Amino acid sequence: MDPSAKPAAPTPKDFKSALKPIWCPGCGDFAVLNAVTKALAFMGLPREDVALISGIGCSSRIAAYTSVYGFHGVHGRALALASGLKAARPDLTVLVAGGDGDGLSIGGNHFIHACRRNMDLTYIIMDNEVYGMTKGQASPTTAPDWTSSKLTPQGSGIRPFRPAGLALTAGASFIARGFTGDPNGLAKILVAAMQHKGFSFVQALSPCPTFRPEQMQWKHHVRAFECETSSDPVEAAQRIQADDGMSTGIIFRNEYPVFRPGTGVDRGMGSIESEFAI
Ligand SMILES: Cc1ncc(C[n+]2csc(CCOP(=O)(O)OP(=O)(O)O)c2C)c(N)n1
Ligand code: SF4
Repeated sequence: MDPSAKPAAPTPKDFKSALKPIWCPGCGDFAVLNAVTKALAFMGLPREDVALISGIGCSSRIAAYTSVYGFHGVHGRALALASGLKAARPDLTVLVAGGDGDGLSIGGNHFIHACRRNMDLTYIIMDNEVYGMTKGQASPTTAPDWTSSKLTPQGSGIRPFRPAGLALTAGASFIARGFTGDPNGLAKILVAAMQHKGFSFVQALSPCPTFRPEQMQWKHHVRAFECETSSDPVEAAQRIQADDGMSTGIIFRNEYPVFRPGTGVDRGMGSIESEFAI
């Protein structure tokens, strides 16, 4: 080996950990993992400059399956953890990931405030319209007439969130939707999301074959948005409202001011740590 040779460029495999995912066969989350590792390899970032923070749920296991810094946190609090990390280490590229239950039920309030705070984070919701880990309850993205859950055998009767619309209204500066049936397209979206300065929200349509086997048909319905990315929130809102939730691409991107905590009062980590010394 030539010691003066440049180190080989990282590959997606370099960003995978030695742990074998325990997701069910056919789970869309495998493709999200592939898209994330592809995107990181493309960005060529050193592993120690990246962190992936997750909540709790099948999808949130993703943190353990990558080789970057990670924190498999508590249910619904991934964005709170990630915001704290980004505040302390603004130099890191911070990815945040979890399910629709994690991010929109118990974590819903953190989601809307993360959107309006506009810290430089990339947040992936792996949306399977169900709580997978707890065996198939309705989530905030479940259709009101889904009757297969034992908890809601007549359907929840509750209108679902449109995650992209919620993110737009709450002030997110980058909003996109990808599909696990197109992991390369999802990886491209993730690269754009990580390159964007501000809060980037990516809804990844990620089927749960175990509790939502009908989602295996999504591949026949998903298609690319016909129009270009908009920087106009009114136009983007109309597009989201007119869509059935199955169109993919970067819906909205705008350069809103990025939140940097402590601006003008940079106390440094040393003084913060000393406050917590026992
Ligand atoms: C405070 C708290 N409440 C409830 C739970 C139980 N719980 C674990 S995962 C989960 C929902 C998972 O659904 P989702 O976030 O959509 O992820 P998926 O498993 O579908 O990937 C719930 C309710 C918990 N772990 N902690
Ligand atoms: S229960 Fe659903 S979301 Fe969880 S691992 Fe299995 S297929 Fe994936």
